[in-house]
Parts: sequence; C-alpha cells; structure tokens
Amino acid sequence: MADEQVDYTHKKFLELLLKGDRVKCSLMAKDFINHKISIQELYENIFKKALYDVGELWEYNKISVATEHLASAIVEAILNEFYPGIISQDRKNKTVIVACVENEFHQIGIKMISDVFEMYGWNAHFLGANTPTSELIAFVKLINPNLLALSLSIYFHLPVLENMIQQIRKEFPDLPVLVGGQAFRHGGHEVLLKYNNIIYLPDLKTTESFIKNMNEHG
Ligand code: B12
Repeated sequence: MADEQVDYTHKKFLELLLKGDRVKCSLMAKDFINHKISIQELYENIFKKALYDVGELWEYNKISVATEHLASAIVEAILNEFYPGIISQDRKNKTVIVACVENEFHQIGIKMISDVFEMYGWNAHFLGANTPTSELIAFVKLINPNLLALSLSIYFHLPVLENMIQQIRKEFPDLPVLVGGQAFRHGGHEVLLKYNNIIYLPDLKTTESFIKNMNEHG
C-alpha cells in the first residue's frame, strides 16, 4: 500500500504536534489517508505512536505539561474531523457503550475504539473520560447495549476498574464487557479472569477482529 513519496513515519507528525501546528497536523493526517493509509493505521501508527512519544518526552521533562495538553487536544480535534467520514452506512442494529472508568482522564484510545465500532455499523455511545459507576449503570439500564467497552490507562486505578466490574456484574450478570488501555501493558489481566465474560483486547486490530466476529455470529 505504501507510497514512496510520503513519509509514513509518525516522527514528522510528532514534530508538528510539538509545535502546536494544528492546521499542518490536520493536513498531514488527511494526506496520509489520501495516500491509502487506512484510518486504523493512521490511528495506531501515527497518532498513537506520536502520543506515546509525547508521554516519554513529558516523563523525562523534555516538554512541558502545556505542550503535552496541546498535543492531545490537537489529536482529539483531528479525530473529530474524521468522525463524519468513518460512519458506516451499513447499520448493524447493535449498540456499544464506550467509556473511561472513574478517575480516568485518558480518553483518546477509547475514542479510537468507539470509532472502529462505528466503522462496522454499530451505534457507539461514547461517554468519554471519568464516568461515574452509578451513572454508567443507569445508562446501561436505559440503553440496554449489546456490549460495554471500558478503558483504563493508569495502572494504579486497577482497583477502581475491579470495583466497577463487580457493580456491573451485580446488575447485569451476562453483559459482555470489553476492557483495554495501557494500564495492562505490563500485566494486570489476571484480575479480569475472576469475572465471566470480561474480554481484554490490546488494540484496534484485535478489536476490529472481535467486532467482525460479533457482526457475523451475533
Ligand atoms: C495525553 C495524556 C494525558 C492527558 C489525557 C487527555 C485526553 N484527552 O485523553 C491528561 C493531561 C489528562 C493526562 C493526565 C495524566 N497522565 Co497522562 N498521558 C497522556 C499521554 C501523553 C497520551 C495518552 C494517549 O492518548 N495515548 C494514545 C492512545 C491512542 O493510546 P492508548 O490509550 O494506549 O489506547 C490504545 C490501546 O491502549 C487501546 N485501548 C485503550 N482503551 C481501550 C479500551 C478498550 C475496550 C480496548 C479494547 C482497547 C483500548 O486502544 C488504543 C489504540 O491502540 C500518555 C502517554 C502514553 N504512553 O500514552 C500519558 C500517560 C498515559 N499519562 C500518565 C500519567 C502518569 C498521567 C497523570 C497521573 C499525570 C499527573 N501527574 O497528573 C495524569 C492522570 C490523570 C487521570 N486521572 O487519568 C502515564 C501513565 C502511566 C501508567 N500507565 O500508569 C503516561 C503513560 C505518561 C508516562 N509516560 O508516564 N495524560
């Protein structure tokens, strides 16, 4: 697929991101798509890699908190620019509620996940960051979704997720729950094994396969 004339690495995008050049970032993202990079590749190989680099630069005090905020705000804005174009017209009559757990403010990864559901014809209700458990449960009652997808980035918030799962299981014993996020980059999955029908997936590709399977087999 790759076109030799385009620099497909995320480093160029990162450079513009760190300068806070939203216009050029947006144009570059569109350019990637025009050169036959898929949305999923753009999200995984450009946006995610660039943001992981931003995280490292921030961790080692090479950039300010303000620059980090600016970078994530630009990526979020670009995701919203692409959103109208990614919705599949082939609707599947399936619904997913997509949210970050309580106290979790990292919402870009789960927004990408939400978009992949939309690409495959699902109605994705994206609740975003820091969703209170009681509110989530009330919303699940209201919407009666086929699936719930939860994101956790901060490893230390694992007990918050577990508490949330326990409360969800009390009310909805069989509702399938997808879980992901970089809190699980170095483990933590064993907590999830205690509960039935909790599925951990690491990225967009595995989520895509999961959705395709659900679309085919119900
Ligand atoms: C931007 C950012 C922020 C922004 C978030 C803004 C926003 N609108 O989302 C703000 C400023 C809020 C923030 C705050 C903090 N942050 Co921060 N942040 C980041 C940064 C730079 C990028 C995050 C991001 O968007 N990544 C890109 C996305 C696409 O990747 P992703 O989340 O991993 O998602 C992918 C997969 O994990 C998966 N996935 C994600 N969710 C789900 C869900 C499901 C169901 C599935 C199937 C898959 C899935 O799919 C995605 C695509 O592959 C990261 C660096 C990094 N490594 O990511 C640090 C990082 C996550 N932050 C970190 C920290 C420490 C903090 C703070 C504690 C800092 C502080 N002292 O205040 C606070 C905590 C706030 C809170 N309570 O949540 C650490 C976390 C360490 C850890 N794992 O415990 C990181 C890794 C930075 C670092 N290198 O140390 N942060």
